[in-house]
Amino acid sequence: GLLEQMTLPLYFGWFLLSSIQDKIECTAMDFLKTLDTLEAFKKHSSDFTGKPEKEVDLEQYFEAKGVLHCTTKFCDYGNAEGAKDYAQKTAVKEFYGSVFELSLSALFVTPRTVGARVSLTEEQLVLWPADAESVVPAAASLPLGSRAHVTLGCANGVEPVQTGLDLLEILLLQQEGQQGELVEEMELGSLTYYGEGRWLLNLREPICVPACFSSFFG
Ligand code: ACK
Repeated sequence: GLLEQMTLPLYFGWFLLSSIQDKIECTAMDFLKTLDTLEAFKKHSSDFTGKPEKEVDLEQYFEAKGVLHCTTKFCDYGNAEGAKDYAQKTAVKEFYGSVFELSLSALFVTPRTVGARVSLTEEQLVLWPADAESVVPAAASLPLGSRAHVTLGCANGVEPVQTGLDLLEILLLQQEGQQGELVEEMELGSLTYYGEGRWLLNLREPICVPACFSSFFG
């Protein structure tokens, strides 16, 4: 019935505790500020502007998309495939409301999105849906949890679902053996360019953030 359908959320995920949100947003902003001043980035700024020689202000380019979180299962209020099964999983019920430590291991930027890669532990992977990667057929060969991320911002007109897809795209390039172009050792870590506006900063020290496993109804 209708009531039953309405009890399923828009999505389940880990929600960064509010005290840490500002800090992560600042880290992301600092990264964008530094990135767009690098000569190596300016050389490829047409990936973002479509025009050669035109500079881009990445801080303005992306807009924030609400509460920082790492989606586990997008349920679309029950309309998404497997939503009900996921909500009924023992682990989902058991850990609902629990606080976890998420490890942010990389920051990435594309002309569409900016996000943080989340490296999930074995314990956290029990909350990860088996088909999260394989909905992108090429990504079915990637390890479970590869798509895990926190969306930090989206370009004008881009939906946040794109962030995880952009991450999978970069990880697939890596898996295919594309090393990318190691551009610079930054304070936070090493910066690699994968072409077509795709940048990845592997963090020297992962950022650990407390996050509550819960759901969002909107
Ligand atoms: O940034 P995200 O992970 O990408 O968080 C938002 C959240 O659900 C609310 O929109 C994610 N999302 C949207 N559509 C999908 C989808 N089809 N598959 C997986 N995640 C999705 C979006």
